[in-house]
Amino acid sequence: MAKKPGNYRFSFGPWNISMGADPFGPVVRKEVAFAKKVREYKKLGFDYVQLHDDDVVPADWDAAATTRGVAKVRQLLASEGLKGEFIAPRLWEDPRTIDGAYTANSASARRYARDRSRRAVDIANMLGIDLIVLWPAREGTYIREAKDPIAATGLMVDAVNDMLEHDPNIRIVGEMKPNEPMDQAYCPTVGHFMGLCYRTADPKRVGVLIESAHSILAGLDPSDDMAYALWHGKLWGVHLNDQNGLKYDQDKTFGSVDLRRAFNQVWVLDRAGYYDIGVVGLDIKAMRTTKQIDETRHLANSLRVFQHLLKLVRSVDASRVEALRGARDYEGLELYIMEHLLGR
Ligand code: GLO
Ligand code: MG
Repeated sequence: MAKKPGNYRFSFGPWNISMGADPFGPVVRKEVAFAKKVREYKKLGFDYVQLHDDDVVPADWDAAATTRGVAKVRQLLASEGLKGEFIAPRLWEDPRTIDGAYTANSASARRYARDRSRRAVDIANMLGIDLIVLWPAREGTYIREAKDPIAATGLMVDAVNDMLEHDPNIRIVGEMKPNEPMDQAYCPTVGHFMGLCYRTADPKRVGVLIESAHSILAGLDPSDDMAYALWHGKLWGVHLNDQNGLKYDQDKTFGSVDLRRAFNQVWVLDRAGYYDIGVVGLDIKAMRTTKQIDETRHLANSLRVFQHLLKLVRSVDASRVEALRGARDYEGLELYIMEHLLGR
């Protein structure tokens, strides 16, 4: 008998409740304190918190202050019945990593990035989290001649190995994005990072987190990227959102641009039993025009769209799909899917 499909767990990051600044204008909403954000999670239907290392404690705190600070956050999360999903070392805001972190030309910048990453692993441990997310924001170039791309590939593997060696249980996922802030990122796609996973010191602890918008920016379909990683047994995180064409990373509400593309992401996750594998993460920005009082609506709306799509996914007539596939009747299959989405 087929296994009953399970329930999903959901997460977002505190940066998803934002003040709305963009490169052309200042903030438009007031800052919300971390503790206040944490109190929103359960109300909105979320059980997991995505965290950067410096969402937990400032990056320049010494070991003793870090331990005390992390303990406080641990308590705060526990008091709300929340769990941390991952820690991501935020390597892109420090002046030392202006020209890259793991792949910087400067040896001292690379050292700083490695030290900070090991500290992120320690923070994860103290919070009972076993997942590190690497979004290699500044690994790449504005002009190709600036760095050695062959060496850069090896430096990425070295940095991952460094964390694997630092902790025997930690798992690491790469969250790949082809551009922004860099013109061209090193390791721009899921497939690129997957190749690196197998060259690390412990491939079974290295996988990927797939963000819908990042796949779209690479000209790829997010559900196919997810399928590829699922086949490898390496999809341990997702950042669902949406993206209107090839431009800056928009982080729009899930399904808001292309419902069918969103439907296919939910379908592929559900077929693979992702509910038993990982948390469904959102990485979504409110529109700049959003009022303070509505600052979490984009998160609630995305979760609601996911749940609607899940219902549609679970009510697909599988035998009909099989029959249409068998008859190579893709016109019929397309109409069936479109009418299913339209509730007809
Ligand atoms: C930016 C990324 C970013 C990461 C976050 C966690 O494009 O999507 O938001 O997901 O920093 O690593
Ligand atoms: Mg993301």
